[in-house]
Amino acid sequence: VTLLDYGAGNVRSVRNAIQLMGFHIKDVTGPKDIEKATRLIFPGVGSFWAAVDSLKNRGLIEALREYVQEDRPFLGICLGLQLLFEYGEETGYVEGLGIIPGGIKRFDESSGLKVPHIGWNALHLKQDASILDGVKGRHVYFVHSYRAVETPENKDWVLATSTYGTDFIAAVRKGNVHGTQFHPEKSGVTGLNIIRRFLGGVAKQAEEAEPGKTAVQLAKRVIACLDVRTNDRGDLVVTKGDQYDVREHTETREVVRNLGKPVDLASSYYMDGADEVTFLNITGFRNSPLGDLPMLEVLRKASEKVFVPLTVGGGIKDFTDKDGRYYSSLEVAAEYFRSGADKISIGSDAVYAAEEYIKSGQKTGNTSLEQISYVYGNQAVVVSIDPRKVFVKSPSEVPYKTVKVACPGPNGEQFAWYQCTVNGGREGRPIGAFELAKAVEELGAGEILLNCIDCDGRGEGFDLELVKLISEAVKIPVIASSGAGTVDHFSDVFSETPASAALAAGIFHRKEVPIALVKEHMSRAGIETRF
Ligand code: 1PR
Repeated sequence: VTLLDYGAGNVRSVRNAIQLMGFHIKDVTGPKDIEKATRLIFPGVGSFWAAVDSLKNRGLIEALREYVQEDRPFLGICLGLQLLFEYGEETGYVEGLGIIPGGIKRFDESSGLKVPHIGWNALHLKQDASILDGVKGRHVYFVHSYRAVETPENKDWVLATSTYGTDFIAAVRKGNVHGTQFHPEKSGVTGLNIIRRFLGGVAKQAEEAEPGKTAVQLAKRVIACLDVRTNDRGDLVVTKGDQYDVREHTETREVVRNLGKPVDLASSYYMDGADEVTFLNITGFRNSPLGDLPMLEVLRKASEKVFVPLTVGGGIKDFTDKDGRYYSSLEVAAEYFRSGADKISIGSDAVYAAEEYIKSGQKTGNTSLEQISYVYGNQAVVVSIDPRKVFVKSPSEVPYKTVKVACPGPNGEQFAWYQCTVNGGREGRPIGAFELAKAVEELGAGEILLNCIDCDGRGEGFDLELVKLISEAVKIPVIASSGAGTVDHFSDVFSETPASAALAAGIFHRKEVPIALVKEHMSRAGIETRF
């Protein structure tokens, strides 16, 4: 299988999927490799302009166009599908390969649609399904802000559509040329079977959804989170805090909780049905992740076994190590993407960036958040917020957005604001979660991971007031985090707030509530979920 990887993001999972099926990969190093290819997979990642730029610089545009025009076996994934169209409008008008009539335009968010479209959505099959045979009723994983729509001119190409606000093209096919807007390599067993079928194989398991578990629309995601840190021997272990304190206090000593090995836990959560897995390197702020080779190794190994999206956070910032070597945050992110991450998550550095932006009213373009989202697209950048609740008697006491609380504070306070913190909750900053969320959205964040220090590890439920405040304030998806203790907490957060996903750690690590049970419960409560 020939793979066209222009080095702009995570194609490790596509590689892993192809290798899992027993194929050898030949990388495209120049136009000749495309000419000689017998099966070509093009997993486009990053921005439309960056992809076109890179293909042009490497002299690949003509070879690619000819390959597709000659109807040779081709599978374009995400941007790999989009580039088949005439143009993209991601950063102004940029010409594509011009094979399929039409252009790639942004989802219309004017009616409150959260953009990027991130998550597991249903397919509507339009032709005899070819590579999509058997996926009827299943969800597949999308992550994008731009899409093509069906028109009379491109109708004969459309293999499947999906609905997000309005209908858009989810897969195309003509002869041997295929493209998927979703990521088969991130769509679990369903997705792996799509790749297997493209490669001429036969799907391994029965795939069609069981009655009552049929995909209808975008599902609410359930995310398993692994907080990791280095133990005394230098190995990365999964730990879990109680209000961010990860130490077990005994009478004689304090030890950091060790709940298992990151790769083993990640793959068992994948098998259990997690829609995504997130790794947070909780002491990453102390050092540069590029000095943290175990974390990169964890990602590489996890992506061999986990075929749903992986997010990694901790320590993403510009950094000079003790030997004077400078690492830009873009380099750090690039290494994470190359190692298997689909999204990176920025914590402390995004707080400083938002503070500066609010103070000056100017975007500098230099912050890690802006740079990474410019190069990789904002769908690849999550901002993780670690707020702590601060009670006040009246909203006029603070220059931050407050909420009226259902349970008053210790001195009868009726209001609270949510103070952002940095360095794993160690330092409070002069900015509220509401102000931060709005600022990072403008600076290029594609999603918000909304933790809550007060609720973390308590198992008493998500802070619904906080989740509602933030998810109503921004147009990007919000992941509610911290406090899940029962299956009802998941249905509560999805019925009472517009959160797009819910993340939990402790209940999964302690095996109190399996992921499958959460999903059965959500489904019974009428909340779309992926099985
Ligand atoms: O600041 O860019 O280096 O990123 C550091 C990252 O590490 C941030 O995303 C921050 O949230 C995370 N972090 C730092 N210290 C801790 C800690 O626990 N001491 N973990 C920490 C944050 C919160 C969630 C947790 C949920 C669900 N953990 O990720 O998994 O609260 O837990 P639960 O279901 O058990 O309640 P930077």
